Amino acid sequence: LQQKGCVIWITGLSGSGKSTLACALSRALYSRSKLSYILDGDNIRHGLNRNLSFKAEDRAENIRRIGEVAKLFADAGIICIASVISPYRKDRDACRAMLPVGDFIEVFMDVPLQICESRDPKGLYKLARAGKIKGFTGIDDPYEPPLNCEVTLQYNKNNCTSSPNDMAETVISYLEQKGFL
Ligand code: GGZ
Repeated sequence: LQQKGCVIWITGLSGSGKSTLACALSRALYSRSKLSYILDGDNIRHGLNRNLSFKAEDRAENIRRIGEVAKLFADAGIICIASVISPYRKDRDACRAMLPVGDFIEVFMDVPLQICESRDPKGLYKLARAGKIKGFTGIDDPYEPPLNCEVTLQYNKNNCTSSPNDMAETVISYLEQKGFL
């Protein structure tokens, strides 16, 4: 296997398009014969992390475990794509610190709350606004945007969002530039 592993850490609000980007990216890598694996917060919370809630200390533990697993994949030479809200900067930075410098690539889905809320794919924002889900990120729980991430994918008011494939290509270009591809 001629492949250097790394972790692509996609952070952003619920409904910002993290999972969609993760899938598009994984497909784009596959078409270049690169092996990747997606760790999706929502899925991992049904298995490995099913004992964790959404309070800050459990979110921190969720992120820590996902960071540790992502590191194992990267060590194995796989491009690991983590798509998790990961709302706290210190939790993301702790995952960054687990990896060699340059191997943690933080991608910020910079999509306004209003847009995420209007998408509301699972109706969770509606439930949060109605007080039926407490501590929902962006509504009554914090989200700390990255200060120095490797890639920012910005929602563009005029053109709507770029397509998932275009966003994936932006990340691919970064990986090429840094010698991962
Ligand atoms: C945020 C919540 C919550 C609360 C349930 N806050 O968009 P989704 O629905 O499909 O994915 C979200 C997922 C968040 O899991 P993460 O592991 O990514 O979160 S974190 O990194 O903060 O630990 C969302 C759903 O679970 N969900 N309750 N209170 N998102």
